[in-house]
Amino acid sequence: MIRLYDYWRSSAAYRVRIALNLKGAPYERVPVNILPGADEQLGAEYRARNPQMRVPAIEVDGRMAGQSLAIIEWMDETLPGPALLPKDPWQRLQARAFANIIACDIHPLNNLSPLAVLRKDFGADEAAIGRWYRDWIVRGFTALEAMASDIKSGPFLFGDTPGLAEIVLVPQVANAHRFETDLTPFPLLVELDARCRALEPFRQAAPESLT
Ligand SMILES: N[C@@H](CCC(=O)N[C@@H](CS)C(=O)NCC(=O)O)C(=O)O
Repeated sequence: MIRLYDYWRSSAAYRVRIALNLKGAPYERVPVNILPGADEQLGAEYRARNPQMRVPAIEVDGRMAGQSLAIIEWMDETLPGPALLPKDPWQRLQARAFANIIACDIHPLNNLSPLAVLRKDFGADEAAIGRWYRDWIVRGFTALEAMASDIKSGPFLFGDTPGLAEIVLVPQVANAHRFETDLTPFPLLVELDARCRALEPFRQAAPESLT
């Protein structure tokens, strides 16, 4: 049994929940409240489990690991169920590149702790935070829309089933909506998001299904 250290609105944890559901793997959620003020991820108990003090993390047979993309790749290598990466090596590269634009180039800049630094050390007000947040999404999504237009080969990015690219896209689109980002320039991303969210594994993993 996989134990998932999770926060309902964490988009990185949302990725792992989708992947677990797509694989049909049973798991137990251990909520970690990362809301400023609660800050359970910074407590000694959680730090002992995950020294990076972030969610998600998984515990399997007494071993702990963090980092959503590493967890998802491990799941793909070890769990039965549909493959989350395409078979073709070039398409695997494309799927990882798509996911990395979000996981490496958008999400880290919009995470709780960098936003807290902007507020505290650089005097950013909520209007400035919103502009910052949306700007990194628009830059990343502009690249992703072009990639999707080049790659898309069926209802999903790589054919008939969703995989790593969609697993990472859907939570980022949710963040974009939360910060009222105009997504009209990104019709392919919006279409992919809607198609995925209609599927049960995505629906069950969604923050609104957990509250
Ligand atoms: N690259 C990491 C990002 C993990 C991450 O930053 N998680 C956020 C929630 S989405 C977090 O725990 N933030 C707490 C904090 O910044 O203190 C992953 O993909 O797992």
